[in-house]
Amino acid sequence: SKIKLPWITFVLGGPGTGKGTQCQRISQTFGFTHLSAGDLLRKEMSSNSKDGKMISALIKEGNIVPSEMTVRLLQEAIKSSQSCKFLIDGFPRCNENRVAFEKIIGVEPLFVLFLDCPEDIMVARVLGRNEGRLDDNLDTVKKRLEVFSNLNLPVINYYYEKGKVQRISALGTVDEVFEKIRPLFSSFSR
Ligand code: UP5
Ligand code: MG
Repeated sequence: SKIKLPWITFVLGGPGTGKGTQCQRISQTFGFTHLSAGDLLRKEMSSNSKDGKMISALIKEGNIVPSEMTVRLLQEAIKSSQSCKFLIDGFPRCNENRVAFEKIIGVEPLFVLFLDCPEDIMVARVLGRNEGRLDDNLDTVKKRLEVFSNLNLPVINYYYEKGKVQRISALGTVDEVFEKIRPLFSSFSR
């Protein structure tokens, strides 16, 4: 029998650009399963284990959680799902994350959706969210922006050089942004 490799799209962009919001729309419309690395880590964090304490300390500072932990959570989620189409939201966040994913999961993304947004808009969206996230305060947002440009942009550049990046402006309403994203996915179905 043929083994189907999962289809994977990485959805990247700075804090508050709308990754989670757009992934929800894409999954509703195109049947992709949405895996938010941040949500998986926050769930693990609330488990109150030793790992949980480490995760919350790193998230509070806007730093990146060790690759093995995030990749393990993503691997478990992919394995336990019936789906074969995944949106991976907010991962890989650094080249080390990317290499660990390649090594363990062994699947290249179809493409990378990069939500691009000016920093002042990102800050306003994060601070306006008000969901009680421990990293949604001005100090941590500044750190998240710094980590994004120092460590995540190099991952986007890596895929850009491979011709795999679809850059979409995150400006405009949720509907307007989704209408720009829609054509990227309408060609993929199975
Ligand atoms: N909003 C959305 N779209 C809008 C629009 N077009 N117009 C107006 N408002 C819009 O949106 C943010 C807010 O803006 C919401 O209120 C929304 O309604 C509004 P959202 O869709 O939540 O944006 P998103 O890009 O998902 O923002 P988020 O804050 O989740 O991004 P981050 O990348 O900062 O957070 P994430 O959860 O991915 O990671 C958090 C932390 O976890 C990281 O800093 C890191 O410490 C850790 N982490 C890792 O270590 N490794 C990982 O692999 C992943 C996370
Ligand atoms: Mg999010």
